[in-house]
Amino acid sequence: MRTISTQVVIVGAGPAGLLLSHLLHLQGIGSVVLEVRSREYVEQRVRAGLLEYGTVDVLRQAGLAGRLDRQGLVHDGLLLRFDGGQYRIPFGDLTDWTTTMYGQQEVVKDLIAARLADGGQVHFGVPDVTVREVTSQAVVTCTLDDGPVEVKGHFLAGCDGFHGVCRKSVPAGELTAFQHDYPFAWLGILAQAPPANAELVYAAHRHGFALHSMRSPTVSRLYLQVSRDETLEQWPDDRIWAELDIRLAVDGGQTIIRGPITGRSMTQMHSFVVEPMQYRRLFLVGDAAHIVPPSAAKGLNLAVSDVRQLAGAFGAWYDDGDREPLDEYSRTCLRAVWQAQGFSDLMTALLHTDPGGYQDRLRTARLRELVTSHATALAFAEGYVGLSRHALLGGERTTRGLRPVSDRPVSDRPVPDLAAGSAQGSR
Ligand code: FAS
Ligand code: PHB
Repeated sequence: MRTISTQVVIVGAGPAGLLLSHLLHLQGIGSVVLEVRSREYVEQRVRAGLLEYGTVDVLRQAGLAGRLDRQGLVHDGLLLRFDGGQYRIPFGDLTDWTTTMYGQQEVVKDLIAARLADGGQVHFGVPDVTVREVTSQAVVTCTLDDGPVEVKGHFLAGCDGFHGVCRKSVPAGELTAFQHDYPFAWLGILAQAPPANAELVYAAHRHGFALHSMRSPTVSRLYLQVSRDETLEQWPDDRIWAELDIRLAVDGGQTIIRGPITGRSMTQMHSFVVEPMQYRRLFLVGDAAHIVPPSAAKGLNLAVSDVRQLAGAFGAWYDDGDREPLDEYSRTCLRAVWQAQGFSDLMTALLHTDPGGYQDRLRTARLRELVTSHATALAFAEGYVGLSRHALLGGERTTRGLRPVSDRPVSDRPVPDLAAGSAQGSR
């Protein structure tokens, strides 16, 4: 069996795996990315679209924001609709931070283009990645075009999402999983229709939640709260548009522009966190370690903040033999993960109907407070743009506080041995 040697083996070419490979490359650290799906599939997979300020800054500092800066839609506020009224949360004025609407598949396309342009090793269509060892080294086996191979490195980054093999390779009892299922799901559509509003519209209606989002000036992304057991077959186009009209109406007025539906999805709403996010030389990243309900669009942004931590920690290890950031990776990220879980749960409770009047009355009261109390709006805005999580990770509560991703010079000092905790061996 042929052996491929590298420094960091990465399973999964989603945003987490590709960005990690790129940030390592910027620090002169080698990696090999193994992805089960084809390049075409991962480049057209519709998922997230809202990028926090911190995420845009990581991509910009890594030289990956050319198309994002040209095509991304920058927002500094959002609209809330409930009780027939409409209110604006000016999160830009409140926090000095903006959000950007730019499809996750576009981020993935930009990342793949950059990796391949830099001669990065990204293997698509790899059907059988198997984790063999993560104790004294990281070893996986799989089949590439030219047959079975063994891929060896110092570390394994599990960036293979919720259904991946890396987390499942950890022996039972080593990790603790926390799970919460919400009693509803999201029906999502992509429509070839210009967004009716320049900003996102979140509607808390007695029929259920609705969201008017977008991917570009000609493509709308819309979501409806439905029950967990409903299927797409039960929602023909007319029914979807009719329900969106009802839930997004302001004083009964028509508020959305219809167009051909080009994509639809049903996403069960649940939260999942595994602790710790590390097992020996395996580091879990993004959806492989945690799932948030999509209400606050934190999934992709959390994956990027994990990658930022891990890329920095690998840099400290390879450059200075400093293992502390690696040892702190799980604890640091979990603080941010639970903060994002908390905010996603808050937004889910604030915007989704829960059968039974009492909860709905509370929800309306909390929405009223959000649009009347400056302090409540500020706290909400900080959570929405990702500033509170940034501050939690040691960042300043201002846009000036963001440190460069990799400002350390590439050096070729020897690679320290994780077990021995002292410097030996070559890069
Ligand atoms: P990803 O799941 O993106 O990437 C993991 C990669 O690993 C995939 O390419 C997968 O093919 C690969 N992989 C899996 N098993 C493997 C194996 N055995 N071998 C090799 N490769 C393997 N967030 C929002 O904000 N808005 C949304 O509308 C939204 N919609 C979503 C819809 C769905 C169905 C899902 C699952 C998530 C959605 N999210 C959304 C959250 C989403 O943005 C995730 O948080 C984000 O994709 C996480 O990125 P990664 O951690 O890289 O995981
Ligand atoms: C999306 O466009 O996918 C999106 C935007 C904002 C959210 C959730 C999802 O809060």
